[in-house]
Amino acid sequence: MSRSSQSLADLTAATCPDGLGWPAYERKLTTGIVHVGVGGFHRAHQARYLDDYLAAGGESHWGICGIGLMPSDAKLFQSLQQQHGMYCLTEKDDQDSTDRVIGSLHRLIFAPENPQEAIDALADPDVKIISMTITEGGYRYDFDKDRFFSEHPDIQHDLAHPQAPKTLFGYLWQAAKKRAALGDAGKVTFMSCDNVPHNGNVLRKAMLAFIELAEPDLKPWFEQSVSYPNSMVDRITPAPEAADAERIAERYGVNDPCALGCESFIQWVIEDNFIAGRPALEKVGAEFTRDVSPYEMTKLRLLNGSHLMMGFVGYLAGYERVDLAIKDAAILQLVRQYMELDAEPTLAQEVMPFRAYEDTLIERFGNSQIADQQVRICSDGYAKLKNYVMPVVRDAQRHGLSMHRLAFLFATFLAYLNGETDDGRPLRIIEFNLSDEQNQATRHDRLSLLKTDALFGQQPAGQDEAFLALVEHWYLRVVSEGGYNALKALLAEQ
Ligand code: CS2
Repeated sequence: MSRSSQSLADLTAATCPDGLGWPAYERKLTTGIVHVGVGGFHRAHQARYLDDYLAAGGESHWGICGIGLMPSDAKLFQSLQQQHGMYCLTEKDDQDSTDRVIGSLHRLIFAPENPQEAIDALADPDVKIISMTITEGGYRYDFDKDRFFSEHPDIQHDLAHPQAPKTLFGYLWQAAKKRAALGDAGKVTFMSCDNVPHNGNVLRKAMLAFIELAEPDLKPWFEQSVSYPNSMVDRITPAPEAADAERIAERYGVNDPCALGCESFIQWVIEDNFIAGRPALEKVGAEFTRDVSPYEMTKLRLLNGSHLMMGFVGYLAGYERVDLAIKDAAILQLVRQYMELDAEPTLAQEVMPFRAYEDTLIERFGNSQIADQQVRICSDGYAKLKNYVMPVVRDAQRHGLSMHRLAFLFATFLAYLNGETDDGRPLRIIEFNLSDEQNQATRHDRLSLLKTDALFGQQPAGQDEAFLALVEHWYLRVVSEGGYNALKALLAEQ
């Protein structure tokens, strides 16, 4: 049990217990960055880079103001506000870990309760970067088909209720009205930090599509006064668990309900396209480049694609933790084969040596200290398959590669939606793009889920028919033999 604890809010540099890192700078920060979506990933990644930057003597006007859009974030925001934006981050490799207090987040706004405050923060001319992690699905944009999902109820809501928006786009619209009146001082960078191929381009397309509907006169401002750098972000950050806070309480006697853990690996490659200036994050390990695409393709296809490859089948096989799944010889073999035979041949440039990168990934997946959750990897599977795997499918088809493993991946996704492990235990499904009703209604025609506009399009081309037939083949095997047995068959046959 935890020893008697003091609140993180009451801690100072002088009273911070030994072993717990304290921000090595004065927290007299002003806001230069507003970040929308203050989930675990932002707090383990971007906020940690800025914390390092400030500790390295960086300019204090690059403090972060975090905005939460999701009503479900209410409690987190309340706790973070109580501790002045600070929280404990535990960085873990398989052997060691370090605990530190992150101080770069200095202001928080819970938008559902304070929409005007959020709009004002986004419109503040001292803010030079508006960044975001709103998840893959949050962009409401299909890059392949160049389509903005304007019919989404939240988008419709924002068009009808400009003063109380729900989506990022509605907020940026209101902020833009003010910024556009400021001339050069209103220029700003919109930086996406989501795992979306060409995330900056997607953000730009979605924003322009939205403003076209909302207020076309503002479109030139979004085109000329905003830059949209692409970026590749990387750090495995499991969903925060009670154990993270318990650890901090036990070790240091500090009470921090916002504590979280992540792996020690961290990487950020950013297109150097900041219209209104940026912090010199290269001083603390971020890489700036003219073209991010080869980095993001490598990362999304090898890391995120492999996560899905092992995620659904591993979950069906009964593994709840990623580190345990990857230590299963059959799952490891599947992931290795996927990396080398399916993903690698679709990557045109070897910006990071493949073999070394893949070996590191296997090690990272096996990190037993972070004990990453399969439920997290599988969550929002539809949008993730679309973003991480569909580009591999398209390229693999073009290259004439064997499609069996990729078909098996989609088959395991469909079987996972049935909600039971191979031995009949319930699975936890988090799928934003599929209601329970839709899930039930398609139970006897699972393939129909892949033929929707969201993945393959209404009328699959010839190549898709062949691929979908292969998915069906593996789906039938997965449901009749179990995911794990079907995997063994796949490995034996291919
Ligand atoms: C994961 C990512 O959610 C997922 O499916 O693949 O969150 C992954 O852990 C990060 O992208 C690592 O940088």
